[in-house]
Amino acid sequence: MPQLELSPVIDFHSDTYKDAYSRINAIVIEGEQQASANYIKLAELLPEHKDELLDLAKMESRHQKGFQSCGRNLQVTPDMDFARQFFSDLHRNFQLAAAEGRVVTCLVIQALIIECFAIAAYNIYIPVADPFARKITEGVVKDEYMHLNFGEKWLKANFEAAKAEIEQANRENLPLVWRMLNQVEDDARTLGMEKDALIEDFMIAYGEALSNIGFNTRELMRLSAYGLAAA
Ligand code: PL3
Ligand code: FE2
Ligand code: FE2
Repeated sequence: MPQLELSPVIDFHSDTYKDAYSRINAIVIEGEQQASANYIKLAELLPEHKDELLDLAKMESRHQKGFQSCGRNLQVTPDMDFARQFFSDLHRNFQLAAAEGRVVTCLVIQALIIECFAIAAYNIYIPVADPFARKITEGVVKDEYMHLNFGEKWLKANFEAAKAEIEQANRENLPLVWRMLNQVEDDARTLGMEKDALIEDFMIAYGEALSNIGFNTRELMRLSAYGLAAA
């Protein structure tokens, strides 16, 4: 069967599109800003990796600016109150872990969970984005793989000592991601992004990361699906 039209035409200037964009755009702007702050915090907690982590923090600030320009380009005002609310639980868990020096938990939240969430979202967004945002997002997603790689390398090198805390951090934070995904499901669909595709891409990135860190297949299946059935 010939496939002539694969993706429906999206009107980037419709009120419906711009309304959904005001929340999704705010989420990525807030996510990038918090990511920058989180890497600055991690640079304090891991002084031996200070320079590398401060570099990552700078990249996140650049991402934030890039996504702000995407909103401006569509004449959309990002709903930052919504975005702060959206991240509040994950943000609180990171802050608490940082205050208690639980660096493994901080890395799981930022360098694994948030980065995989970003990688999934950006990869699904690229083919349905407006041309301006597509270019920006293509540049950003390359960086996110580097950030994920930092977390993987560190957790792999400290695997035996970190294993129990990784599992605990996963239990506490992965269900939040599924809930967040449900919260943006409708807006994401308006932008041409399907929830199932987002889940699939997240599971692939997160499962690969857990495998690289040292978990076996059974463990990584259990970890990456934790809380999904309840979502
Ligand atoms: C890490 O560098 C950045 C963290 C950003 C988190 C983004 C999560 C996005 C989830 C919302 C799903 C729709 C995304 C649309 C992409 C523009
Ligand atoms: Fe980023
Ligand atoms: Fe990142």
